Order: sequence, then C-alpha cells, then structure tokens
Amino acid sequence: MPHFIRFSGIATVALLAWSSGQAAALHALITDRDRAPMADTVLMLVPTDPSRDAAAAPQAAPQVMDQVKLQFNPQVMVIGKGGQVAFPNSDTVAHQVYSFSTPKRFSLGLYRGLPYAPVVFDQPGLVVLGCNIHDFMLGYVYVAESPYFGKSNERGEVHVADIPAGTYALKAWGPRFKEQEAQVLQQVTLRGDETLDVTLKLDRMLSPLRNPAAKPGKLRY
Ligand SMILES: [Cu+2]
Repeated sequence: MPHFIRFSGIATVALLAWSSGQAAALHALITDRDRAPMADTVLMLVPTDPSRDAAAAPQAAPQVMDQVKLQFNPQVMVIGKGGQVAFPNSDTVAHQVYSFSTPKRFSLGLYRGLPYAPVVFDQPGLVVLGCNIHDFMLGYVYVAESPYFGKSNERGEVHVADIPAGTYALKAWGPRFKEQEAQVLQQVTLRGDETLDVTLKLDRMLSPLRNPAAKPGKLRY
C-alpha cells in the first residue's frame, strides 16, 4: 500500500516501492494542484552525500534544440554537466540565439541552417534562451547537477533508470516554476534493486497560470 506524506505544504508524495531487478529506477507522475499532468518538467535525483561524485559522463552525441515556426523545439531540455546542444534553424528567416544566464552566457550571430558547432554546457543550472530578432521566442536548457535526471512527457510521466543505491534529494524545475532554480521536493532512499513510484503534486512553487503568450501574428517563418 502506498503511504502519503505531506511536507511543507508544497507537494504531496505517494511512495510505493517494489523489487525489480538489479539497478534502482524512479517512475514519477508530476501534476499541478488541480491534478493536471505537467509536461516539460525536469526531475533530478541529487546525492545527499556531498562526497559522492555527481559529475555526469560526457555525452556521446550532442542533443538538438531546433527552431521551427519561430519556436524552440523542444522548448525544454535537460542535459548533464558537459553536455552539448546544437541549435539548428529550420525556418527560412534568420534567428540569433543567445543567453544571459549565469551557467552559460553565449550568442550565436544571425544565422539559418546549422553554421555553428554545438554549445557546451559545463555549469549546472537553468539557461534561458532567447532570439534577438523575435522577443517571444523562449527556450530552456537545464543543466542537471547529477547524472540521474529526466523530463516529463505529455502525460506528466518521468522515468529515470540505472540509479545507484543511496539517498537523494528529489529536485524539479519547469517553466511554470516561480524560481529559476530546481526546488527540493522530497528526500528518497533507493536500494539497489527497487523501482520507486512517486506521485508529485506541485503546488505553491508554481506561478498561477497566465494567458498563453502573444501569437507571433503574421510574421513569416
Ligand atoms: Cu528568431
């Protein structure tokens, strides 16, 4: 039977663990206070023992955040420290991608196609992306502070596999969060052979829903 834990009034967590093979894994369902599934939410397990090496292994291949119809696609991405992201432009108009965020300040001069090498992100935290030509374009690269992370799908589900046994802070961030850094939801302890099933109902850490962003109107793309 799952048991329910209320903590700090910001989220409710149901925990249900069972034994399933060798490595630990985490299944999470993320909802808002109305129990609506929340897509594009980054979830991380950060070891609570600071002596544990939480460095991510370098990625084999760069991730791709495209620009399609004047939007970043995907709009939210999570990568490990040292991860690389390519920013192709699939529109016919030129874009000029930049970020002023502390973990990665960069600027790619006006371009179409893919004239630049992937950008390397080696500091953890949120990197907010914009385009100097189209102010409404907004993208997010979250550089996770541990190798154990995932992003929720349209059903609000996140799956993280191959987690070593240990105690972790469960941290989350998404575009609707009030804060620009991941928020601690709960502490979890994983044995080496279990899958933890977690329901995370986010509440006060979220901004109220706003009206959808202004449409780009008749702009060409
Ligand atoms: Cu643009």
